[in-house]
Amino acid sequence: DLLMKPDYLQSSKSSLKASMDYHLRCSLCKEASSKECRDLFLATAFSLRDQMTEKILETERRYQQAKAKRVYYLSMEFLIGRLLGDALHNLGLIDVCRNVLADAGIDIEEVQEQENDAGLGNGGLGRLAACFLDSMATLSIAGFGYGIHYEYGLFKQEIDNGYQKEKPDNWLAEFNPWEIKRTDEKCIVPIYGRIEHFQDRAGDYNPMWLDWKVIMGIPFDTPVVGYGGKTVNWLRLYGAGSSTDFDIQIFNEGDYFRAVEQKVASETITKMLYPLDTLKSGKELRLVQEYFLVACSLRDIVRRYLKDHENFDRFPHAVAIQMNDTHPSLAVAELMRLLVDEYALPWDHAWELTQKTLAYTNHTILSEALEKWPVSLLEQVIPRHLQIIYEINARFLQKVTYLHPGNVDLLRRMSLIEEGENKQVRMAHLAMVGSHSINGVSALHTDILKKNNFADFHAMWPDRFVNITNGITQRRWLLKANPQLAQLISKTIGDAWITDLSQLKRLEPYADEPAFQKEFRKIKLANKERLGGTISRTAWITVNPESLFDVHVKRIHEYKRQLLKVMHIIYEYLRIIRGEKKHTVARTFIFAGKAAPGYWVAKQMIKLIHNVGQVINSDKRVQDALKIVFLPDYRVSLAEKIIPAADLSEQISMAGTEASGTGNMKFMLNGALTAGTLDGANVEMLEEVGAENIFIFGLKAEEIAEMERKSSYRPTEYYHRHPEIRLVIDAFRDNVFSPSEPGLFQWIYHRFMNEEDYYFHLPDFISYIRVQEKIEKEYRNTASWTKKAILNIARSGKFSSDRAVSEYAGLIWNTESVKEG
Ligand code: 26R
Repeated sequence: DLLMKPDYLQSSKSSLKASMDYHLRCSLCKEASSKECRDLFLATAFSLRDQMTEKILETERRYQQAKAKRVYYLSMEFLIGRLLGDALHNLGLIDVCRNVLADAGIDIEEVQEQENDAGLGNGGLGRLAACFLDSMATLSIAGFGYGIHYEYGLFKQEIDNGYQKEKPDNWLAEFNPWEIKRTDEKCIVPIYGRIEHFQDRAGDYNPMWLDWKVIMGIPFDTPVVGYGGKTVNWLRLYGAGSSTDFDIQIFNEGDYFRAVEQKVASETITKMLYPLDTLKSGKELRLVQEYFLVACSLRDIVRRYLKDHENFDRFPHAVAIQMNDTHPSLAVAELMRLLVDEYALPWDHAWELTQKTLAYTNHTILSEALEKWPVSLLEQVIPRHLQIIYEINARFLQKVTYLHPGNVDLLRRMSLIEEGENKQVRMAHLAMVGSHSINGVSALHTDILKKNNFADFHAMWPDRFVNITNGITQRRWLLKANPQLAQLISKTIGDAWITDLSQLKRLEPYADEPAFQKEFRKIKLANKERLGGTISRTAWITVNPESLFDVHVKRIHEYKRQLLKVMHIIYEYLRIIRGEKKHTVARTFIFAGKAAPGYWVAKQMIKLIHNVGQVINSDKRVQDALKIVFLPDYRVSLAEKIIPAADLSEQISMAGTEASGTGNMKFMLNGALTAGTLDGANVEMLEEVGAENIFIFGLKAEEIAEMERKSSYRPTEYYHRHPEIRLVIDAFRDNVFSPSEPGLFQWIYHRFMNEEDYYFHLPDFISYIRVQEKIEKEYRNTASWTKKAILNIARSGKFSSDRAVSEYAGLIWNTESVKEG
């Protein structure tokens, strides 16, 4: 056994066993001999939680002593998935626990399967937040997550006749052993009401927020263990509720109805996560959620700060707040309100503190995903904040006017308020104006922000813009998800990679070595066999583990171009049945991903993938050369099974649309090769791995932008010019994949014929099928393919979230590790 055992943990088998027995009897009221996996899961979790809570207190003492600067990561989403495996690895107890369970004849995997995923996120943005928590704890940075305790996470996806059906994700139904409800630290959040102005002694008119209602914010804390178990931070999720204490107060004032109304309303606020993912809707409840998060966290942050400070002078030295996209950008207004209204600071001082404390990360360039809230809605929900936003805007526009007198157009563009029939607040502008740092999530993305979306702001404050390329935690995505590969790597170069991913470089000399290659391939095959089992159980399709596993898994969205992948499959199929293609590498195409419930095109894509699969999988002429699989309910725990089994990773978004991508990095780390456009972090993956080891195709972001500027792209020209394109598009017209439902997919044909291809599928199609031919050829050369796969692993070091978080710490938070001793 080569994985590091932290020395403070003398946790032996017998002590873990004793602790589990104790919890079986005393926490669960079960016999210690219980062999129920559910009981064993809970007993294990409770045993680990004991260690973690102890360590939280120890960590806190260390932070106190060092007067450590605190980092607060505000996010509407934390896509954590399961915690048991993570906790076992990070506490160094994985082998001990496996043995304890094995003695009872229980497979640890089966126990892990008992845990519901914490699916409190949509996709990339939420998972990034989870990876960052792991890295902050591992790096011993005093960093904490603040989010929402949704009763229902992202919907569960079921497939019915090829169509997505959404089911509620009641993830808390069977008790969550990790979280600690802290009723004693609840807070009161005012909402709704109106503003009146009252004259003070000096004769000035001061605004007063009156007749507000209240929501109670109840914190639930989940420990976040760093690798080695030395540092344990926490994630605080707020649930909305009504407090009996507070009710009694209102009851005593005789306002019975208000008290009851209050109760009903508050409980719906944190009911569920919105499955938005770039489809705007302007829902009041979502705004209330965003405000609720900001209000609860800032109260808690300020309360903690004031425990050991007399005034706010040192606030930006003691506290850094990172806003994960604009979703928590009301923090700008709420922090100002707290400082000015509740703590009576002068505006200018409060503004300086606010700007120095807050920082904003942008995660998307798609303009339809940039948040805007109607002024009328803000006025109703948080009238005082709207006033403050207007005041911020007035002062800001004054500055712009001073710098660019007479440039009305610039004022209009930069204003926090979008004028028009229905005035809206531009949340990205609010976030940028109120922050000292604005960052994109890959080099290309940050560049595009500077040049396009936020060019005016960049011209005004060039130094505020920084790039921090995303990363992923190798603890979750290699050590835990791919234990056999992790072990092979540790056996070969030692285990320092677990906390320093750049160490993987040392695998390069082994990329060519037949013995290492053989072991790598053995592990890949085992992972593919395991995934084959999952596929046959959940999609009822038998796959050949020897075939090339070609994987496209992520949220379903037009910009991610699942359609381009499907068009490639159709092209291959049609050539096979026309006898134009004989010797081919057998491929299994694996899709997974959820569509936003209101996103028709995305839901059609799921149906299309199923229908294409049905036709091709049952066509004898194909002779299993092609197999199409759609795995339902893509989520973190499923990704952990899919990614280690992939040979080829599809990262084929239209260049200039995917801010970074993080799945791309997970595949690379697990030895899949990438077929990708020059988009997001793919650009940097190419830089790291070298052009021979990645399959890049398609137009560049700049070329697409140019074609868009000139409106020069005509899909029908491509249709008429290229027989390959015609072959595929005509199949949609001719109902090849909906023989029993003619017309079903003709909308796709018509889209192209109507010159509507907003995500440039056709200009990239030919280069995509060419690169896929190249992939097929190269896959046949097993030794050379394996070498490339190993080089991908060896050169993936940059993409650790440890690196990303260290950069945030240095460039934005101005903080460092608080190590022991
Ligand atoms: C405003 C609301 C409708 C909304 C829009 C978009 C809600 C949620 C989103 C999700 C976006 C912001 C998201 O997840 N972005 C992804 O962030 C990842 C982490 O930085 C990137 O890797 C990925 O490219 C990007 O799409």
